[in-house]
Amino acid sequence: MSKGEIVLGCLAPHPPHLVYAENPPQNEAFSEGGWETLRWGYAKLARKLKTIDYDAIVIFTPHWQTYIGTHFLGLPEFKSKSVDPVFPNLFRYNYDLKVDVELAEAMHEETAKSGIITKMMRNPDFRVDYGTITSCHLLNPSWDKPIVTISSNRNSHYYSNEVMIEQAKALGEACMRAIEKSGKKVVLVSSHSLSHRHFVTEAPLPEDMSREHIYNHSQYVWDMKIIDMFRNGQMQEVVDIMPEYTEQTIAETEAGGLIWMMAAMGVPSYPAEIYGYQSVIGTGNCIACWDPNNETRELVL
Ligand code: 2X7
Ligand code: FE2
Repeated sequence: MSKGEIVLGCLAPHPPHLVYAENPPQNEAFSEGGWETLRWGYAKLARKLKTIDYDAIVIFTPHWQTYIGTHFLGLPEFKSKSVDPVFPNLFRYNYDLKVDVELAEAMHEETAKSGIITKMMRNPDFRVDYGTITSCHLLNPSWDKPIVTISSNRNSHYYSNEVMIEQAKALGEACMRAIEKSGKKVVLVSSHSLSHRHFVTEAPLPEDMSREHIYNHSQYVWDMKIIDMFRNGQMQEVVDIMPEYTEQTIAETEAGGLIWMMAAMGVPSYPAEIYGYQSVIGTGNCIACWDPNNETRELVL
């Protein structure tokens, strides 16, 4: 069996607004559109994914929060309705997804070996979080690949951003070892916004784009700084400033997704592909990907 590999790493923000704006048949709410810069960026990245040969999507989500250890989805199918607890008006999505349980178990085993507390989720009634569903839907609307979801252990809250980084690095390296041993080709997804201060009241029409803008200028400046580093292949520097960035912008990086993905990919020093940046209720959202293949990596935006 040949060595498994990570064929792409995607930063894929998950505001449920983006699924709402698309009006897919799985979602009950109806919209008049909105947030096109992000949705069109996603559509372009989804087209790239269709050109890549891969076996599974492995996604790390901040909205499956576990306080004791890191958990992995561990049944072949999960089917239910996912309702966003904050935006039930926008997101009531009927899902039916397949899991690569073999890969999840392999990652769980390597994670345990590296000293991290970890558990498989085997409850058939478990409801998959909207972060997983939104990012996966927008990256692969046909849902024709199995996924593995990894929970976010709340290290930033329980300890500190620094402890979160150490744990997320160890988790990423363990997942990489498991992927290599599996012989599979895998797409990693880190599902989150960047800066995360947001408005606390919603416009009467949520998709009214005349009301949408970044919450404040300083978080915009921080986001642009980080995205510039993505473009320039400075991912070690991004890892180094992560505690300060996360604190200053209350970024959703606090869950560890980006560090997990970068550690699994060996902290890339090549440029990221940027597919778009836009605010959603004031948060900063960037779609980006890291393509390890020099021949297919592009300058997108
Ligand atoms: O989970 C989210 C998010 N990260 C950003 C914006 C809006 C809603 O939900
Ligand atoms: Fe979120």
